[in-house]
Amino acid sequence: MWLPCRCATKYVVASFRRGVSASFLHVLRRGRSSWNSAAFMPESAGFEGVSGRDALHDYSVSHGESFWDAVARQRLSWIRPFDAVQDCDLSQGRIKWFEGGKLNVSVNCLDRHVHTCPERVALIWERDEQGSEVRYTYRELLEMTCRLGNLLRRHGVKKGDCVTIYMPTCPLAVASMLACARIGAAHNVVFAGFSSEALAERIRDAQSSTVITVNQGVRGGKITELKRTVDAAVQSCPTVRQVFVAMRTEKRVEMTDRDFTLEEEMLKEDVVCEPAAMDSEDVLFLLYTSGSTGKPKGLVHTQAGYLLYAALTHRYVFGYHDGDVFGCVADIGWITGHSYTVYGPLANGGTTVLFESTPVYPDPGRYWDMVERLRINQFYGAPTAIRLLIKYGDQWVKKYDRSSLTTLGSVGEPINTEAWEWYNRVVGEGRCPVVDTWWQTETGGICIAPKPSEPDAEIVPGMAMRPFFGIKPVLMDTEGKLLTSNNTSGALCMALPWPGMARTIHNNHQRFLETYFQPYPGYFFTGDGAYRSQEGYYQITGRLDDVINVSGHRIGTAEIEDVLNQCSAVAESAVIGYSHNIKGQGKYQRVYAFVVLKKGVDIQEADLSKQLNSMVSEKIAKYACPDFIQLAKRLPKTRSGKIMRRVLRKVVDCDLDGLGDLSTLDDPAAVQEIIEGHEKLSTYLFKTATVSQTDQSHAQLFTGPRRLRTLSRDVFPVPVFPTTSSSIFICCLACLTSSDGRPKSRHKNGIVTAFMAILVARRTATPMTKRSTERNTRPVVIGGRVSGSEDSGGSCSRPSW
Ligand code: 6R9
Repeated sequence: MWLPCRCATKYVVASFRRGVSASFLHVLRRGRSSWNSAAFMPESAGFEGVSGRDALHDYSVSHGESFWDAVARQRLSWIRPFDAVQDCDLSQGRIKWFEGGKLNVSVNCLDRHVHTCPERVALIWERDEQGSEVRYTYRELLEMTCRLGNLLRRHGVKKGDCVTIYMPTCPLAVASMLACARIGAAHNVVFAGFSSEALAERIRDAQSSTVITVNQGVRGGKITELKRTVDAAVQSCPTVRQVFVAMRTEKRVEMTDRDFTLEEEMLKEDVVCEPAAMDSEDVLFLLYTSGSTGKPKGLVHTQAGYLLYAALTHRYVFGYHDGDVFGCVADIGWITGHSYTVYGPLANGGTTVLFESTPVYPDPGRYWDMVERLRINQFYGAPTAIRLLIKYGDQWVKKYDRSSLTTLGSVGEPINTEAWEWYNRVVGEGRCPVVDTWWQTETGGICIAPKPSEPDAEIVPGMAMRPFFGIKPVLMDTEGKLLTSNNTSGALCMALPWPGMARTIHNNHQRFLETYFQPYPGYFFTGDGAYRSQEGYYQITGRLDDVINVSGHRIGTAEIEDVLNQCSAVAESAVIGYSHNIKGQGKYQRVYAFVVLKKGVDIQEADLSKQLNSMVSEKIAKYACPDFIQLAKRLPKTRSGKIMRRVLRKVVDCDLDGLGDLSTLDDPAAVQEIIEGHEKLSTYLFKTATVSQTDQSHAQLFTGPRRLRTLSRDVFPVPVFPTTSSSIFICCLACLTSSDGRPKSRHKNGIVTAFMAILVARRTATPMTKRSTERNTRPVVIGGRVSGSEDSGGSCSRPSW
C-alpha cells in the first residue's frame, strides 16, 4: 500500500492547531457569548435583516438564489464563475445548479489547501491493526492523486468515463476518487464487502472499463480476497479492459494481462496532473443503492452543487473548525463515507479519519481507543453500532479519554431513545451535543439535524429537528395535500430544490422521475414518514413502507421498536406488520417482533413477553403490543447497518422467492436463522391453534412452503389484547347510562373502561404517544405502503393509506 514518504508527525498537527485555528477559536469564543451571524457565516453579512440562526435559515429559504449565490462564490474555487445560480423545476424533476461555472473538485479538495498549508494532515488512516495509524498531509494526498490521475489518463480513461472502485476505506481509495475527479471521470465506489455478482451488476450498469481494487482486504482481523472477487465479477463484464490492484497486504495474487500493480504503475507517473475544467453539472459520481425489487439504482451526483452542500453541512452541522479531527466511521462505499469522510472534510481543508476496522475489533473499546489516540473532535456513526456497543457495557467506553470530543453524530436509522441517551451520557459525558442527522443517498448531504442552531437551543433526544439552510421540509397527507399544522405526521417531502440533491438515476431517468417527483407533483418525495412537533421540529418515523396499520391505527415500526429496546434484556429489535384476511373483516394487520437479547441475559419467555407487553401498552397503547415475538441471534441488515424489514416481512409472509435484491445484505446467514426461527413458530402455532379468529390469523403463518419439526425456546406467541373498538363500544354504553354525564356508582366498571377507552381513543386521534422522557414524544405515523427499499428511495406511487 502506498505510504507517505515520511509519516506525518504529531508535531505538525500540534503546530497547525496552534497557528491556524487561533482566529477561529476567537470567533468561536465570541460566538458563544452572543450569537453573531456574520462571525458564524461570513456571507450572511450581506444578507439583509439576518440577525440569528433562525433568521439565517428563513433567509436561505425565502432568498435561496441570493443565499446559494453568495455561499457558492465564497466557498468554492472556480475556474470560471457560474452564470446562473439555479434552473430547477421540481414538477419536471429538473435540477441544475451553477450552470456556466467551471471548476475541478480535486482542486477544491486538495490544491487550494496545499497552497496555504501543505503539511496539514488530510487523512488519518486508522488501519484495521489497532495502533498502526498512518497520517497523510495535503501535499502527500495531492501527489498521490496526481500520480493516479496521470496513470488513468495514460491508460485511456477519459472525461465522461466511469471508473469502478472496489476497495476498503484507505488512502488509495480516496486518492482514486479524487483522481477520477481530477481528470473528469466519474467514479462508482462499490462497498468492498459486496459479492462478485453484486459487483458485476454495478460494473455493467455503470459500463466501466477500469476497475481499481486491492489484493486483499483486512477487516476485523479477517482477510477477504477482494482481487479474487473482482476476477469473478469481470468474467461477466465485457466492458472491463483493465484492473489496477493495490497491495494492502504482502500476499501476491494471480495477475492476468488485464491487471496492473497500482503502486508500481504510480511510481512511473509525474506528481503534477493538469486538472480538467468541469462544468458544474458534469457527473462527479454514481452510487448504487438497493431497491426492494429489480436492479439497484445508480444515483448520479454532479460537481459543484454536491461539493458545496457536503462542505457546508460538514462545517455547520458538526461545528467543524479548522484543526479539528473529524471521525466519520462510515465506509466509503456508502454515501456517508462519500460526503463526510471524503468530500465535505477535504473541501473544508479538514483532517478526516479513514476507519478500516469494525466497532468490536479487537474488542468493543475500539472506537473510544481511537478517539483517545487520534484526539477526535467530532465522532459520526450509526445507531446500529451504538446498540451493539451498549450490549458490551459502559466499561469499554470509560476506559478511554474522550475529552477531545465536542459533537456526536448519528445517521442511517432512527436512533432509539436508549441508544441516544447512552451515546449522550456515557460516550459524551453529557457535554457533547448529539446530532441525529437525517438524509439519504439522494439528498447528497444532511437535510435535517439539530445543529446548526442558536448556541443554547434545545436538542430533543431521537429527533433530527431542524432543516438545514435552504431546506424546506413539508408533510403530505394521503390525498397528496399539504399538512400545514404542527403536531402532525405525514409523508416527508421537500418543497425546494437544494444543490446537493441527486440529478438522475444512471440509465433510468424515468425511474428517477417516477420515484421522487411524481408521487407529489412539485415536491421531492423522500419515501420516509415524519412527525412535526408542536414546536415545529421534525422527527423521522421511518420508511413509509415500514408503517403498520393495526386495527385501524397507523403506527411506525420504529415507534414500537423504540419501546422494546428500552427493556433491559433487549439489545435490539425489528417490528413488522403482517397482513391477512379475516372473513368479513377484510385486510387486517398484526404486530410481529423480532427481538435480540443482550449478551448473557437469561429470561423466561413468559417474563419477557410480560415485560414487553406492559412497556408497549404503557408507552404507546395495547393495540401496539406484539402478537408474536421471535427471538433471534441477530437481525438481517444492510452493509450500512439498516435493518432489512422488507426481508423480515417476506419471511413472515412465507414468500421466500420474493425476498428481492439481497446484494446489500451484510450476512446471509442471518436471514437463514430468521427463516428457521419463523418455521419453528409456525409449527408451534399449528400444534396449538384452535378455531378462534385469532388463531385463524396464526394459522396463516404456516400456509407457506416450509414446515418445521420441533418447538424450541426461541419463538413464542404472546397474549393478544382486546381491541380498542370493543373498549370504545363499552365506553359508549357507559356514557349512555349516565344521564347527567356524571358517573353513577353502579356503572363504575363501565366508567373505568370508558376512561381507558377514551385514553386509547385520544391516543389514536393524536399523534403523540407517552414516552419515557417528557420532551421526547414520538408520533403515531400516518402512512401507508409504498414499495421502497430499506436503503433509500421509494416507489413511483403515492402511499395509499
Ligand atoms: C445517509 C443514509 C437513507 C434512509 C432514509 C431513512 C434512513 C437515514 C436517518 C434515517 C431516521 C435518521 N435514515 N438517516 N432514519 N433517522 N437520522 O443513510 O443514506 O443509505 O440512502 O439511507 O435511511 O429511511 O430514507 P441512505
